[in-house]
Amino acid sequence: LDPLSVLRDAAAEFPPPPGKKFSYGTAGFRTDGSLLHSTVFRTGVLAALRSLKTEKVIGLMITASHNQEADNGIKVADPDGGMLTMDWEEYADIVANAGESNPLSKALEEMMNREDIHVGSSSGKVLLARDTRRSGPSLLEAARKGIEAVQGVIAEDKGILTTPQLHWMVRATNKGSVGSESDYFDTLSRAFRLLLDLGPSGVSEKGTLIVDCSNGVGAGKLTYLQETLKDLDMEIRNAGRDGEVLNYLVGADFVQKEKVLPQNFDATRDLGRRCVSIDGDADRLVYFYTGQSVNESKPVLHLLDGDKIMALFASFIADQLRSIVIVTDSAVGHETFAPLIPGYGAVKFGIVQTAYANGASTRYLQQNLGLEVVLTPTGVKYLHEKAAAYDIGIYFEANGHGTILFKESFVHWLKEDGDSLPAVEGRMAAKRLGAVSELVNQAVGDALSGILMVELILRYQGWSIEEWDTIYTDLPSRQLKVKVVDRSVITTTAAETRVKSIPELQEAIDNEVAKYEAGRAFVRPSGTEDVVRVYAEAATQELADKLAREVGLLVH
Ligand code: NG1
Ligand code: ZN
Repeated sequence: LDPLSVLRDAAAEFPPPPGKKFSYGTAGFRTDGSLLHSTVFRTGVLAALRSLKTEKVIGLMITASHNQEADNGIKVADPDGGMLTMDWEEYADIVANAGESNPLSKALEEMMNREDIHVGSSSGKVLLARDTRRSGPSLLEAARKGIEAVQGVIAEDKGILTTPQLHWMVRATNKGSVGSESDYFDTLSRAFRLLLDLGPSGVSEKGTLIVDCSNGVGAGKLTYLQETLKDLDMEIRNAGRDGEVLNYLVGADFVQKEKVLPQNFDATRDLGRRCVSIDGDADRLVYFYTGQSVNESKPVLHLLDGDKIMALFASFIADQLRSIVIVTDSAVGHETFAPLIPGYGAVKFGIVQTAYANGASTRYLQQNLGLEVVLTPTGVKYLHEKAAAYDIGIYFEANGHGTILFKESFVHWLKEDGDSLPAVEGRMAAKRLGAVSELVNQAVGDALSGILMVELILRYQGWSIEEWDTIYTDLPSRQLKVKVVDRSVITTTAAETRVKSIPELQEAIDNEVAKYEAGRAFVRPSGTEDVVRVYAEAATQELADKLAREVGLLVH
């Protein structure tokens, strides 16, 4: 049978919605769930071809993360568990949009020729999973049909998972492990317990952690984790068990962007309690608490966003490295943290942020911890790539997506040579870092492992959430969205901090920013919504609001 005619016949069941153009953005394909069947089928085909090309297992996740319940989406996970390689994003667009002028079978044939893929001559596998959305099951079926329309490739349905679980499984499977869900939980639990054992004795957690699960997939998974661990006291809220709507007035994206409490949290009743919000597919987390503020009578929300989570992680990792290595002051006059391991060499430890990182966090990381900080454009693929260049690289977006990456050669050193370090503190620290590399998802940001990591560090430090919050004070900031006719007329440079395409606009922004104490502002076209985003920081909230407003007017 001719593979292309098989594909053509299978595709006939999923005609594309007329007049709709799809684009594989930083979050894959995303739109109203009812419009996605053709795109999901075709992405199934693409993933199957990617599996044949790489001769590895590929992942397909059906989710629209923090978007409204009616939306859905699909994302491809590459063999290392990371995002689909950027040079295939173009194929994704071509395949999703193929139609009358460029028929699907012709588009696929061209692509297979270009990539030298021969259907039928080898085998492949794609792992499939979905979140809890209503449109999930039928989209999963469409994806399965797409995968299996490619001769020799099988689809393995992993059921309902968090996005990071699926990415983790793809990575683990390709590294030769079982890569099952229970394997995932075992790995996290084992590492968590080991880190508890290696920590200071006599510390316990400061009260129950309250988790806002965004009425999504994370609720069930966290409940399972809690039962397995027994060592983590959590109260699960917004589990979506009584028909509450996914992501509606709940979840990490809502709390971080709106800076208000999610549903079923009460400023007075929950006063001072340690809370965390995750998003609909559990790949983001932000902590928060309510506390009395000095000049206001009612309690206010204190947000500990991705930046502050990263700062906590960074200081913990730096502490461990300090116990293992010789720290040299490399540059005269700078307090640069330059760890060196005899026999391994300089340990490259770096931090990756985007322009949305609060300026106070960048200053803390650079000046208080002496760390190297680099900025990349928005989008996990850019952050991940930069962080992967270090022996230990931490990346986080302010919205709560991030992780800690360890270079394999460094993990190997920790496990093989860490035990021969002269001091007991050094040996302990090497063990701790090895365990962190297991606890923290090496594929993508993961709210579950993120929570475990935060909870551990707080216990190590003996800190309450308020004490953690004081490591630095956020500069007041404001984010706005501006609707424009065509957002693509704005292009940016310098990690999206400066407008390139319209010099007069950048000049006007510069002039405005110069009027504000501690002012900083930038604009960029969103990659996921039809808007231009405005970000501003200034010395007070009123001034940050004003700066954002004024810059927003310049964009109109
Ligand atoms: P856009 O819409 O390009 O700003 C948003 C988030 C990103 C990332 C993507 C999803 C902000 C300001 N932007 O991108 O950080 O999470 O969605 O991949 O939060
Ligand atoms: Zn998400």
